[in-house]
Amino acid sequence: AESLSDAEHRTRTGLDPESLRRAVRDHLFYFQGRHPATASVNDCYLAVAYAVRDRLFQHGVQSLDLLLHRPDARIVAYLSAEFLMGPQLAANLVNLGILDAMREAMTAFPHDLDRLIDHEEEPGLGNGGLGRLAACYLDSLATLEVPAIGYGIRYEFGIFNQQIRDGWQVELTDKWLHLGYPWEIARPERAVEVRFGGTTEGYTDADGRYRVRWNAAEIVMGVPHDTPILGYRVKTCNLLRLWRAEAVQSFDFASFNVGEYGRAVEQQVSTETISKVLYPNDASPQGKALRLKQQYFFVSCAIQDMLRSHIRFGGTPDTFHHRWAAQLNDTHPAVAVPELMRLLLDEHGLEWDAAWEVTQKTFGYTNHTLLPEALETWSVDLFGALLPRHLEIVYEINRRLVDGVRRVYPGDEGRVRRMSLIDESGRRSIRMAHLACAGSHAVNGVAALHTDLLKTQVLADWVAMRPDRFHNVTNGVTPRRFMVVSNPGLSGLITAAIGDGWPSRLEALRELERFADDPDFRARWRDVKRENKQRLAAAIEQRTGIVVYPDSLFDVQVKRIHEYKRQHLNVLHLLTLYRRLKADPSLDIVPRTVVFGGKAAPGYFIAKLMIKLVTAVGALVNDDPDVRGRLKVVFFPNFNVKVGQIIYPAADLSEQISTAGQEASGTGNMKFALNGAITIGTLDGANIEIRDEVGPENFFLFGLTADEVRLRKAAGYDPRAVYESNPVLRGVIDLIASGALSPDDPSRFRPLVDGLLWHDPFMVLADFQAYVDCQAQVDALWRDGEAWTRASILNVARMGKFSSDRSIRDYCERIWHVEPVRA
Ligand code: 9GP
Repeated sequence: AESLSDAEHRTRTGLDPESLRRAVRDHLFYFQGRHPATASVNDCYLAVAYAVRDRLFQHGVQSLDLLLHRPDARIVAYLSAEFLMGPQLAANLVNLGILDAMREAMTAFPHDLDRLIDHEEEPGLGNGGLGRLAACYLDSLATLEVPAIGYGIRYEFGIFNQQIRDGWQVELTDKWLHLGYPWEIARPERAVEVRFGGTTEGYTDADGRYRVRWNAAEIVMGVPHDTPILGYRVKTCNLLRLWRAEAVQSFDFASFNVGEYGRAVEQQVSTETISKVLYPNDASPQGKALRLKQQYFFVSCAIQDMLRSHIRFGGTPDTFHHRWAAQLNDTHPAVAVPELMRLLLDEHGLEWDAAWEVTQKTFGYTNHTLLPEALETWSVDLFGALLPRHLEIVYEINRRLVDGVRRVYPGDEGRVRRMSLIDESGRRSIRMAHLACAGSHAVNGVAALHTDLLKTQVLADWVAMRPDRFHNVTNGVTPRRFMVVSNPGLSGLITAAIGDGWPSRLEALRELERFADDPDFRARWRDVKRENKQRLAAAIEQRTGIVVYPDSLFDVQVKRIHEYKRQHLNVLHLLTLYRRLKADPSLDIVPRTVVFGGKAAPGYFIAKLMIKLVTAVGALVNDDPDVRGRLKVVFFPNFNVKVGQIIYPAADLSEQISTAGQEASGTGNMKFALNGAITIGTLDGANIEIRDEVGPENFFLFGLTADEVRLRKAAGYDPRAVYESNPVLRGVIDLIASGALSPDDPSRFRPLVDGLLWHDPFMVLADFQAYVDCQAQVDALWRDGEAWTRASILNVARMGKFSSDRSIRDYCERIWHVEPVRA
């Protein structure tokens, strides 16, 4: 066949500016009934998005076709209650390779492409790191040409929008669908039924075998909505399939006819509540019936969908695991284990042992947290009322598990109690992490330290029984979104230096090392950072009214607000600097802009008080004439993926200061370092591996280690004694306690202060002095601009390990045993 030139090829597939212009115009005119000359920003945005989506699905249909002809290929099903996808337009244009072509195409319309990118709202279907990780993994799976589907819930309302009023967080409903979401396609013809409640009964089937039937009390429809996920510069297009709950019968005419209008829609309202709203708790589940319903709802939809497709492609139930590798993203989807068992046993007639083998070979489980309050349990009563058949299956799994433990450890009843799927202490409840371990062939943590702690502390008994099932897969992030899309300046500079292969081969960044001592390159590196800081400064002024100076050191902590993440430690340092300036206004200090961002769970009082504390410090410091602009404190509202894309590229210093042993991995730490920020951090989560990679001389380390934290607590940690013995610490704590930061309510911050003085479970006071000293080292390096730039370049050059492509390769090789399928 004759080969097409690049230009010809692009014209035929409609990716050149002229074809794109025509496609956008046609969508505007024929699909939306708008004249290009008078189209609004949203009209134009939708038209561009549809034109892009057409091109994604063009690949998508081909990818699906490919799978049809490869019934032997294994597909990854990533089961996750959260997918925090972020804005789609720019990322899709980058992956398609048509960002510039579309920019050119849009010159013919009243709104340019950047205006449209800026206009796009993101679907906030996740709380934080866990949901964003799922989104990065989908990008990498497609880029590595691994067939995959992300299964989750299409929440009508995502994570709340955060406003700051009078310094406090206020939560507003996130109506992300209100202007239309152009990236998805609803597939009502692929709907499945999900059942709840009722009773079970035994019966004998035609072959004389004992079977169980579930007579459910309620039936709900799950309707899939598909979003195409295109890999970077490849033809593979996977799917994110999110399920929306719909009533089987949405309108009850019997009630309507007798005049009961409210009753006529009641059933619909109650059913559709299932996919109504995302629970806004990060790492602290609430044992609410609706949440269990959500979990079972999407998991049942997913497993039924997978079984249906397996059988349609000619498979049989006993070979399900040949086709599917399913990953449980935390315990939220762990009810998939008894659900697959139920379908194989009750609907497809497999015997227990065969069904159990298929189930274990299908699932892998990733643990994302050690926080005891975050390890999910469900009360047996609630579980049994909603899922009576599944409770029976869980009991049978447990009976066999406990028998096994007794065989290996005769007489060790303590171990039996610890490992049981049922926690019998107090109100009986099901330990979902144990269920996930029992039903999986592989269990992994998300950073080396986290996996170690998981193996030695939380799941030690499981490791003793099945050591070869435990793995570590260190998290990663996608460099396409977090570098190419969000930091075009830096990306362009890197590409000019080392070529354009790095976004899909991130280890190639290593070649930047040889530019670290090039004064010219350093100057350009600084120019890029400065431009990014100007952009952030403008956004800060627009969102908060606070004026900040791009020449100051941008010191940034953005992540969920949580005591273990220690935003208050950062505040203590701020107040230390402030008090120094007050004592000597002529002091020569490094000017800093300290930026905070992140949401607090609405019911987490102390976290919300921490936000108020940050804004109160801002009010005290920002306009103080003694400070003269050398210290600025900003709380950037409504931190989400879109805001992150402005913030990460502009940061000089990345705050990763959790108490050692608490942050499973962190992924913000990676996004900052990939954008040239230097980390100040503890030996926690992936910080440890980041430091190993970038070199200890390019990382500001402080604080107790996880072991030291444990020992210190065991020895009887007394925060009060630390306070008494450190006059600087005493000064700042007393300042907060004095009411100077809250004249309208002098005791406002008392709960925070008392928590630190009398309990301090996260060792804030114990790490205070080390943190302040370490910040002095930050200042010293900052004063040497050349040395700082060098360290910044070396950080980026050595971060290749933290591409989510590497993480996904690890999962593919060690856990899923899947291969790419190439067009
Ligand atoms: O808290 C962890 C965070 O450290 C990690 O980076 C992220 C992705 O693995 O998961 C978070 N865990 C949760 O949100 C709930 O387990």
